[in-house]
Amino acid sequence: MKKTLGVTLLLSCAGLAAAVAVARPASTAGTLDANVGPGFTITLTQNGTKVTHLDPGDYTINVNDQAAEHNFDLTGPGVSQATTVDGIGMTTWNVTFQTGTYTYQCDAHASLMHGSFTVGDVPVTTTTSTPPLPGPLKAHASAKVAGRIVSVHVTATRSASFAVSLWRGTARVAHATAKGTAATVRLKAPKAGRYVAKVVATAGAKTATASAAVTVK
Ligand SMILES: [Cu+2]
Repeated sequence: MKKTLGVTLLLSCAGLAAAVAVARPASTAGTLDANVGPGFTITLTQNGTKVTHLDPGDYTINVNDQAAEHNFDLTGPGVSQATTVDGIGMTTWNVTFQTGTYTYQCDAHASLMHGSFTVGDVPVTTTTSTPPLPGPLKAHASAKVAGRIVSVHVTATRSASFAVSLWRGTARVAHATAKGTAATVRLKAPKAGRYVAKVVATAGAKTATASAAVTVK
């Protein structure tokens, strides 16, 4: 009686192991789905999840190119595979991924349709970018007259505070301020004569000057 039970248990265990093997085929871990189209979408997934990182090894990629205007192009260490832009349909690639970064894209729309993932322990490269130094500050002024109103248009090579003044000889007769990379300020001339609009643009610690002469009749 004891002996029979032991055999039954053994058989049950074998049956269970077989069932597990059927439910979870070993190849699933190495199977990926690449899809492109029908719209402007390109994806690489594993069991429905976007691939961002994989272990090195052999993989089967089921590629579904659904659009005659897109393709799926996969490149990285030891791998260079692509469907054609014109062609559509299913294809299967067998690839071996090594440690590194892999990228995929549609060659016809690479800026819109692309993705990447890493394989293995890719050293994280931190690029510390120093912000570009702002270029020199330069200002420009032009002036138009309509009656007694002098419209002074000022521009600067970067966003600045403008102090705009209207001078008649050595006398400052009007003043206004503005901000931005371009502005128009309207200053009133008290009487007819020759005037000079002076502009001081300030951005941070830098200043730039410009001027424009007008005649008010
Ligand atoms: Cu495309």
